[in-house]
Formats: sequence, C-alpha cells, structure tokens
Amino acid sequence: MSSVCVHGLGYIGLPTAAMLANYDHTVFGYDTDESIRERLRRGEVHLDEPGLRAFVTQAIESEQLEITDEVVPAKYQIICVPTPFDEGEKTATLDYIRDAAQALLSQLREGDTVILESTVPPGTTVTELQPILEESGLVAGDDFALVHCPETVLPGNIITELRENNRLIGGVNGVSTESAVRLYESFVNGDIRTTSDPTVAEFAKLIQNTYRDVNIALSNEVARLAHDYEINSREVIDFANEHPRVELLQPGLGVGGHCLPIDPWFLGADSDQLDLIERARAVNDRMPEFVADLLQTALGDLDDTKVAVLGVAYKANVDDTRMSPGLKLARELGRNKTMPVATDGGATDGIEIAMHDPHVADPTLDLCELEDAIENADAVVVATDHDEYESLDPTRFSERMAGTVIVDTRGCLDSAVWQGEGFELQQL
Ligand code: SAJ
Repeated sequence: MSSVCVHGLGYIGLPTAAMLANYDHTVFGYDTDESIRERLRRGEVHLDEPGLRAFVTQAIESEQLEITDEVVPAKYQIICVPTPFDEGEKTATLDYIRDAAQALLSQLREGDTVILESTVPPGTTVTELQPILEESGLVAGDDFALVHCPETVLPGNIITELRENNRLIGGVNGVSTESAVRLYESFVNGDIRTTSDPTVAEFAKLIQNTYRDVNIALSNEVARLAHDYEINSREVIDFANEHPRVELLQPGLGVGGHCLPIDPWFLGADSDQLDLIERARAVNDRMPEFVADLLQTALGDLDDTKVAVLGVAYKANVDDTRMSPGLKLARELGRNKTMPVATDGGATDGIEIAMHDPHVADPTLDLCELEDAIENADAVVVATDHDEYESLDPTRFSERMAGTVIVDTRGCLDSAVWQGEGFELQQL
C-alpha cells in the first residue's frame, strides 16, 4: 500500500481519495478552499452524489484519509483541480493546474509519481505541468514519474464508475506509466490501457465527450427535421438504432453540464482544424432557441403569457445547473422582451417564466413549487427528464393551467395519455 496525496477535493478528487483510502492506501486530501477542508473534518460532504457521504465517512473514520492544510509528501501525488472554461476565448484556464504544481514543488521527492487527472487541452501535462515540476531540480521520467490519467466517471454514478470503468494512462516514459498502473490496479476492476504518451491520453479523453456531443447534435438535427416532416423523432431514432452499427443518442433541449459543452473546444487549443465539432456545438447550443420558436408558434404571441419550465438541472436526477439548457431557455424566452429576463428566470414585463426543479435547492434561482409553476400557465416545457416528471398527472395540469401547450423536450411524457387529456403535446 502506498501514500497518496490528492490535490483538489471536488467531484473527482474527493471520491478518488476516499476510494484509495478504502483500499487501504494512506491518503492525504488537500483542497485550497479552507471551508471545504473544515466541513470534511466535521464529517460534512459538500457534494450531492449518491453514496458519497458514507464512502467518505468510512475513509475518514478508518483514519486512512486525512484532510490536510497543505500538500504533503507522498509516493503518489494526484492533481484533480478544475480547469474552468473561458467562454469568450473558448479555452481552458490552466491557473489551478499551475498553482497545484507550484504547491507541489517543495514536497516532490525522487521516486514520486505525479498524476494529472483534470481534463486538459492536448499537450498540457508535458508543456505546462512538467516544466513547473522540473523547477524542483528533478527530471520527469528520470527522477520522478509523470502521467496523465483522465477521469471518466458519470455524475450520479461516480463511485461505481471509479471502480468499474476502463482507465487510460499515459506517462512521459514507460517507468512513469508502470508506476501509475500499479496504483490504479489496486482499485480498478476495468481494463487499464496505456497510451504512448500523456498527450494521447489527454486527446482520447476529450474525444470521448466530443463523440457524445456530436452524436447528440445529429439526434437534435433529426428532431428538427422530424418536426418539419411531422413525425416523431424518437420513433425514427429507435428504428434507426435497430441497425447493429447505428447508435444514436437522444435529442433534447440541449447539452449541458461541465463536460460535453466544453471539452470539444479544448481540442482547438493548438489547432484550427475544428469544423464538424464546432458545428455540432452550434447545433446543440441552438436547441433552446428552437424550442422558444415552437412556443412562439404554438402561443401566437409570447406577450402576456406564462410559461413553466420544468427542470433546470443540466440532466436527469442531479442538482447541478451548470450550463443548464432549462435556464438557457428561460433566458431565451426573455430575450425579445423590453425588460430582459434575469439569468435566474423570473418575470419580465411581457412574459412570466416560472421554474421548478425537485432536485435543485439553489437560493439564487427563483424556483417555485410545481403547483405554483403550472398555475395559470399557458404552456409547460419539460426541460429535464427527472424521474419525478415521468409520472406527472395530466389531470392535475388541466385543472390548473390556463392553456394546453406542452413541449416535452426529453420524451418523458406518454403522448397518448396527455393528448387524450386534451393537451397539444409536442415532443422533440
Ligand atoms: N444528453 C442528451 N441526450 C442524450 C444524452 C445526454 O441530450 O442522449 C445531454 C444531457 O441531458 C446533459 C448532457 O447531454 O445535458 C451531458 O450529459 P451526459 O450524461 O452525456 O454527460 P456528463 O456531462 O454528465 O458526463 C460526461 C460523461 N462522458 C461520457 O459519457 C463520454 C462522463 O463519463 C465523464 O466523466 C464526464 O462527462 C466528464 O467529467 O468528462
């Protein structure tokens, strides 16, 4: 068993630290945010992820995981810090990685292994991280091992996927790769595949999310085409997927979260070859506009109407609203009004937008109860496919709503039932 220091205790670093600790490694967890460190020491987990609280508590109570106030010396140093997206420049901000490398400098010893797990533009491990670490006087590959090992876990299923997913490991040389493989082998049940260098691993990670984004863009285009042909896009996609080599994903209000809408841009950091990938991004980003147009057509005029948006989390059954398509739609609906809608929804002078989400408890968002959201609404948009929305009762809606327009962007509702209740249901 080894000593491991995990730098960054967010959605990836915290479960990784707890996993290693629960597999008997001696783990030190460090986060620059003092309040996170204090909460963890009190046994409070600051992230909403199934099973994480118990998993972290087990690691801390067994004393295999210690929360520290600085980076401490360890055989393995794992960096799991964010790489925030600069929306204007469409680039990754690498400051946290540079800061993490600086914080590590004085603790780095001969024989250690440094692992970067953060999602980064191709080349980052070698061109950004390595030069800073080598200011220690130690040489990557000779004196210490250096690898990129991208995280691949799905929010909502992180603990299982940490153990079960295949992992990619790319070191600056064979010795580096082998050292990291030994650590991941101790808890990963999936295959561990080694790439020829860190840049291949960085690139492959970005392509995994890009593949999904481009695939969804094709489904979203199918949805727009199907609308013109007056057929159901999900039926088309189901039948197209009958072919053994076709696997289209599902259309929707757009692609949110902190991965799919962002990672494709990282591929353009050192290249001007983005083409299809950029188009796919634009197709997905335009979906809220498409749905706003559907509403406009269905309601005639959006002035003096009330629209309820159900679901502001970026996807089903999570509380995360980063790059949320539902919030984007609320902004889009307010765009043409004289008083722009606030980023958190709320009313303008011409259209009232009410938002509901059973998973989100963000006080900065003007969310309301479902009954209040649909009360006197002229239209309802189902923006996120939370489990709760699959069992919505149309009678409850017809009793409260003023209008009959429902746009189900995630295919949650049973169209025959809702149409039978007299609703004008449109599904993407
Ligand atoms: N979505 C659709 N249609 C679909 C599937 C998803 O519109 O058929 C939308 C969702 O509603 C959501 C967005 O795409 O708004 C992203 O959701 P997601 O479930 O596809 O992915 P994330 O962002 O939660 O997590 C992804 C995962 N990547 C892949 O599956 C290739 C996860 O494994 C990564 O670890 C994560 O990104 C990451 O951290 O990079």
